[in-house]
Amino acid sequence: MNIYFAGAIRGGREDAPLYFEIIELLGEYGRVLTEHVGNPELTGSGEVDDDREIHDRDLDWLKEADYLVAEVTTPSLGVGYEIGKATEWGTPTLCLYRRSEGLSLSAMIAGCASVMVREYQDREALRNIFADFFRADGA
Ligand code: 6K6
Repeated sequence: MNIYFAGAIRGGREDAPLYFEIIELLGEYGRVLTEHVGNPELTGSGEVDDDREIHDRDLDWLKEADYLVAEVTTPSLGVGYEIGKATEWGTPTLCLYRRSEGLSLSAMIAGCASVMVREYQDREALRNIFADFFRADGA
């Protein structure tokens, strides 16, 4: 089972260590195609990869994925775009969100009937959310 994990890169890297933890937990359910998103050394600005290559490669991975799991607390155009594509293609999508001061989730995600949006604060909550999400889909 292939899982595409989406998290902010140029949107901001403050949550990169958290993405790393989420990727580790997701590894219990399948192969995470995008482990690099949790690499705290990746900033998305100094890297040599061509933007067209990043876009095309990531969309190929997203097409191969059985699930999309997105951490949406840090707003990111790229993550929003990936969620839009996944919902268009019928890929089951989970959006993880931490309530935090000064940030609120876009209505286009919070109000999207075809994604599961779940708030969490800690690792234990993530474990329960993953169990529900993957069980709901019969995984
Ligand atoms: C070079 C080497 C490794 O990574 C890079 C450069 N950047 C990206 N690499 C891979 N995926 C990316 C990169 N930039 C954006 N993405 C995709 O968009 C990821 O799948 C993220 O989920 C999402 C982040 O979008 P922004 O708008 O926050 O950058």
